[in-house]
Amino acid sequence: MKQLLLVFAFLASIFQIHSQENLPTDYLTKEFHQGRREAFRALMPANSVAVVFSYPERVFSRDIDYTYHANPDMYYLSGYKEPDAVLLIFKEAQGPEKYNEVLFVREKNATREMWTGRRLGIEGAKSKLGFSNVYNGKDFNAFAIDFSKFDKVIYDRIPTDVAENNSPDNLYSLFKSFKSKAGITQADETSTGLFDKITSSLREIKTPEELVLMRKTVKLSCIAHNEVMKAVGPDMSENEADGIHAYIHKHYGAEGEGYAPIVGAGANGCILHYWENNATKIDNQLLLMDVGSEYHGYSADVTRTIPANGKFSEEQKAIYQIVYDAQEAVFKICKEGTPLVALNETAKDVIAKGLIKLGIITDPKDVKLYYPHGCSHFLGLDVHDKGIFNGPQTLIKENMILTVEPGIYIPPNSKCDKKWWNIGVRIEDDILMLKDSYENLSIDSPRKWQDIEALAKQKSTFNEMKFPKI
Ligand SMILES: [Mn+2]
Repeated sequence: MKQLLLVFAFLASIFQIHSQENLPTDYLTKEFHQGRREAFRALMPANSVAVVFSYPERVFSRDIDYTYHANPDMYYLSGYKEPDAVLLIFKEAQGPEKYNEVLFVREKNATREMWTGRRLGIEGAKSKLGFSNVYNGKDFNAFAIDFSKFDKVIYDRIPTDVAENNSPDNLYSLFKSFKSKAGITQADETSTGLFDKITSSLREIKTPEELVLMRKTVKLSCIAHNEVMKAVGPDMSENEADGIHAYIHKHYGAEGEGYAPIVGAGANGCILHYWENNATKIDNQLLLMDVGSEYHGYSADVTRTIPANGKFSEEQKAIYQIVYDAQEAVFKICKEGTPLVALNETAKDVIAKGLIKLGIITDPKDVKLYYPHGCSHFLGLDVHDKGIFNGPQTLIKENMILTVEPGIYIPPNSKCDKKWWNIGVRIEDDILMLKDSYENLSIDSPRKWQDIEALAKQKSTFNEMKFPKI
């Protein structure tokens, strides 16, 4: 085996590993990433440098890592999606060569690439990502940079739990070199705060290129929700419903999901971040599905709540209608200039009135017992995306994408009539804010209970699938 590997390594080094074919053609362009670096640079203070690291790899099982997920800031600013990288952005041009950015990447290595996949390397980062100054990570330590001459060194929080590894191109070594070069003994909150502020102010406003990907990731997530609405029945397991989403995401080219899917029946739907998805039967309960794909880095975040048997009971319908009405009330104020906090205040108000009317609560303050979360968050590269929130004066701006996701959750043993127990409802849509109105990007998946019941009557191609019994 070892000999065979050596032969392969030898052959690979002679012939070079083939560049990959049949790749998607709708990735963000190098001009997009260049433009984001320019925008970042414009917000940097005079005589400063920003240092951006890739995310660490994480252990899944012994010598097996989780599927690698790039640091969204690194991806946004460079397009580089591999581990063990560091990006320097300078406010002013440096040295006689007048460079204002440097990228350190993983070195090309035929043997390693045979085991763990293709690497862009220096040439790839130049041709595909548009950088002029690219070096291998192992050269970062020797790279001549005097951090002390800058008025400000801007960097993100450095994780403290990255495994020690003395290979010079490993992330641990990159962190170590940076800390020693910059004389950092403990994290400087003003630096990390500034990094957060700049990246948040950029990422909260989506560019046209990002909007193309956002529309796609939300649209295909809606198709997945609709397919489950057609396919679901009381005998289906939560896990299988989850699997239909995953299949459809991948069918449309999504890399996976933007967060751990929440697929919970009945009482499980009342657990806000339920992730086990392991009930073997949904039964005649409501199924709450908070599932969104990640497409080329961009996450959707869509929740639909459906009756497994195709028909809402009177109690389920009453709760569902309150959540729907809360969402509609919030939509009405979705536009530039609305205070962000008004979204949740509006949702809370409608839900409190609705719950009082049904006799579930008597004091409006108790609304938090059944609606314990907020109504909205930014959405983009992170499902809970970066954006600036400075309290009540923070206003919505054009081309922000915010979720609108009111919910009511009545777990068993709640202090109300037990006919309401085990009802958990959330409806979540992804809203593009416009100057005078909004666009619901997740409009393709029905929200009205009547429309959900109508769609549930249709057959799904998943109903026809037959697998051997085991
Ligand atoms: Mn959400």
